[in-house]
Amino acid sequence: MNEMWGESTVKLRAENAARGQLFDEGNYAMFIHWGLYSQLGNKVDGKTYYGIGEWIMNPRMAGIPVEEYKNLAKTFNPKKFDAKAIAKLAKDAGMKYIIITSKHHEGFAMYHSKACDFNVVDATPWAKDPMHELAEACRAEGLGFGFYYSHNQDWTFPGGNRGPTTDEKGNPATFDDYFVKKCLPQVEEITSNYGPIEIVWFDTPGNMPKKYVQQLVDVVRKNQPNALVSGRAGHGLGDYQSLGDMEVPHKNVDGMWESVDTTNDSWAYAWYDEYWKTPKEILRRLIACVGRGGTYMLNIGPRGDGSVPERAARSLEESGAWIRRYPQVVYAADASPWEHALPWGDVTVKGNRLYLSVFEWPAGGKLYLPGLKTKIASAKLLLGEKSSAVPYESAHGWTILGLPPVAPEKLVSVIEIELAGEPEVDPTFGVDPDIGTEILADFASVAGAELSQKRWMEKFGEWKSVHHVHDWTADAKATFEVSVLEPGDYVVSLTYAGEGRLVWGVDVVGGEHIQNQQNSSHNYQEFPIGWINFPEPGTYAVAVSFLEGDPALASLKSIHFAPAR
Ligand code: JFZ
Repeated sequence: MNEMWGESTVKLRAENAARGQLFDEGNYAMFIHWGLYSQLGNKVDGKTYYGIGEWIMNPRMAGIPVEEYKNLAKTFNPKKFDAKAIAKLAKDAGMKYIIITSKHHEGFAMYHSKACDFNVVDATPWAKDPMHELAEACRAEGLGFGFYYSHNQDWTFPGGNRGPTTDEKGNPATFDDYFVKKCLPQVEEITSNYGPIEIVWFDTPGNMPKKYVQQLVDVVRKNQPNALVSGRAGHGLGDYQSLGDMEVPHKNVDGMWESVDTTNDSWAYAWYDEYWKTPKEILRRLIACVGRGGTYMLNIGPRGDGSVPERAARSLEESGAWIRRYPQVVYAADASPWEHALPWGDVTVKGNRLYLSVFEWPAGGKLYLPGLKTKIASAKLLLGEKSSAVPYESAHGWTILGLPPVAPEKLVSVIEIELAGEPEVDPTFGVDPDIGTEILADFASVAGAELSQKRWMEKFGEWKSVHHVHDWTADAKATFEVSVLEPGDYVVSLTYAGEGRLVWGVDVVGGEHIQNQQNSSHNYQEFPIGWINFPEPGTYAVAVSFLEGDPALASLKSIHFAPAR
């Protein structure tokens, strides 16, 4: 599947005021995967296939022949589809626009297409175009609207990538045939017939030649001068970068970008998938995206009958209710000057105001903020529109905020810090004196080993990734710089994968050395190494080395520090 993604990163452009305002300031959008595959919900002839449901046709899933798949249109009758309810759900969730699949890789147009009769009006008993209703419902709610369009892959149209290689008469079909007969006219249609749209979200360009992508982008520019084109158009012709992996980045990313994610583990409806992101998890991911400088687009997969899974809706509504109480944390907010999450939560910024979103409320009544250099004008604990002053002091470059013992909010509590000037921060990781601190390998400086990103599929199409230190040589070190406020003993553990028993060493450079043998497995697991001492407040380098075991398989993901008490 890797080769199908194609080149998708774009040059990072400065934002254009006329375009992409909802993207840039809204920071939160709804993605919808809905098509013929939704009817199957990952079950074919009584057998369940695990993975992303919109790929059910693929030989690595159910492997459904084209003609058989096309028959699904004859039973597509989504009587429970309610455009107004979906637009309201997005609005209540705090999202600013909706992007829905107009045609996914299956090739079925979910709108009325004149270019190809394999569409929701001409090929189904329902015979309705849901996109007019949805576009209208979005407008009525003050939301933006846009389309996903699979421009390269088309699995049912002759000549489409991964599609049939001959036409109905058995003559060979080329990509050009598909492009001219279906793709280009359909992109004309989706950009002409549904009013102003916010984004055209092209996907998986694969090896599609640039001349084709250019023509599609030209059509979007002509018909929708204010729409953005997704980075996955290919050849750097999009307006912003889409990150992959259903994950949020760990470090700040410059320029315009978005992270796409889904409410459970599949984009399209999967009957078995009840692993929903909780309201708190949704907020954690959304705020992390905004905190890293990007936009978050979160997907729902309606069922074949058009209804939205109730638990997805519930999580969206509950997290949305929180966003309504704290809109300043999300909308038009900028990236954290710490450039990464903090042990208790994350930070977003508006001018000289910092918003500290506290996900793990500290039991000790103190919140520790490392490295803030700008003078504080005021600090407040927010409770909706009300607030109470928060006492604060500073020591050794840390700011210590005094908090009540119980979090005022059930999901996430917010502290607003007004600064005397523009935020300036030393982003060095602090070892939190109260709660555990995990530092990912992404942040290590590495010598004698490799630091790289590894990606794999968990279930089919469910991508996971890790930045890891691997290919350890004898003197290799992964060194983490940390700032310590409270001297004393800390329990150090490492999260790693490997095979058999492994010996790792941890050194406070210029101080203590510890080493220990622990087990390992091919799954990343946290193993304690031992206690280590930081004798006084200040900055330390902590070096991890790999001492015994198979260095080809040893893969370090992170280091943890927890106060030993
Ligand atoms: C693509 C599609 O194949 C999939 O069905 C879904 O629509 C998803 C949103 O997009 O899958 C991708 C494409 C690119 C990456 C990951 C999954 N990527 O670049 O990491």
